[in-house]
Amino acid sequence: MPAAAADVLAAEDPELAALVRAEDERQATELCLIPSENHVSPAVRAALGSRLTDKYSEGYPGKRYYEGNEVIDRIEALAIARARELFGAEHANVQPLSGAPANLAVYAAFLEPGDAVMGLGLPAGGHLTHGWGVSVTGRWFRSVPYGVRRDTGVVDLDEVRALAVRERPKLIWCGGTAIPRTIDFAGFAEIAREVDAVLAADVAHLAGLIAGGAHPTPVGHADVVTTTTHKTLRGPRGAMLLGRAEHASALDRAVFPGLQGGPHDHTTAAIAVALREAAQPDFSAYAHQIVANARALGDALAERGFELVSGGTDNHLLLVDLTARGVTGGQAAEALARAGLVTNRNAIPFDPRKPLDPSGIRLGTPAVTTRGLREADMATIAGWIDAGVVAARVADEGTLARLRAEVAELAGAYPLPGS
Ligand code: DSN
Repeated sequence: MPAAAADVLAAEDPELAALVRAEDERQATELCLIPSENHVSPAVRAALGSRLTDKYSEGYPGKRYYEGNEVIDRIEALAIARARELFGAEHANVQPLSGAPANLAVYAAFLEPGDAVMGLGLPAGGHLTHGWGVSVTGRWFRSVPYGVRRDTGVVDLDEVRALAVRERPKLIWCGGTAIPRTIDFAGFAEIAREVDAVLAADVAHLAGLIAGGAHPTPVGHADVVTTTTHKTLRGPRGAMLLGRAEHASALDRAVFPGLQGGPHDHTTAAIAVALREAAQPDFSAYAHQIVANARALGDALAERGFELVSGGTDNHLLLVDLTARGVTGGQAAEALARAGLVTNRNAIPFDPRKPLDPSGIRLGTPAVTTRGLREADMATIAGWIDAGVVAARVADEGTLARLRAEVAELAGAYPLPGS
């Protein structure tokens, strides 16, 4: 955190300040390979730490239930305008508190309980809120999950179409959390039109790539687009809905008063900052570098014999099937974390193992690309992952400690933004 803020916190609450310093140190000395995490700019953190957190502003700009919102109105309007401009959307709502609430708003806007929803199954790379059984979206709606092909690891739109024609869902989701390949938004839109369903694209993982022109956009194809703002988009933890003008009031009413009370105005301001950053030419270079790094990491892992779901990546993430390496996703992720490489355990399609200790790990390059790492560094990281996975299998803590020192040295050469 900025030195002045750290001093204030240390004077007021040394115990908490020490914990924040410890997290700063952890992030600085480790490398984050979790595809849904990133390191935000000092300007985004400054907006998050502003007095805007003090304000209540239920409602929308010009229509609030509290006085004193003249400035907040301008901030939210600015965030909305920047979101619409960046993504070419007719309507934007910047109030959803995070990704799951944003997705719930889509149900609230378009569905009644019991209606059918189709989404990519969680083990195939979808998201809990796309109708998976442990989420209320799978309990309160009739969920008809689609999957990926066993032979390719990729969604087959002919299978999706056949399921949609048979089940007549009211809502179809595309997008998810562990999809390494380009999403065919136009193909999904054609299916949704055919069965008269609402098409929702959840691009939480892809928003930054889309903004930077490194992945096709769903705008113009999907009826509504949902995204978090803290992944590749590199903003604060929050979310947005983008939609056609015809759906504007249904989406707005779904967020407030349908699901939420007061928006988090400090987050709205930080989203506005991130959206401005994402509109700059260097962000496009960043988005393309994320993909180049992910490809380089995938190639280097494949050369070392790792099995990648779908054979590689078109975007920022890789899904690694560790079955043939004799370790579980949990064992590998824990060992790699001890080596300073922070990943997450992840199910692979048709995973025979349980979600808490699945067969794979998920890797991503948004955070390391923010720090400035390039393709050559990805080859180094692949070597460390290889050695770390072997060490996990034979419980070789000495190797993990050696790797940790090497990782810390590289991390030290690429400081976190603002440090
Ligand atoms: N946070 C999402 C991710 O890590 O992809 C899952 O909800």
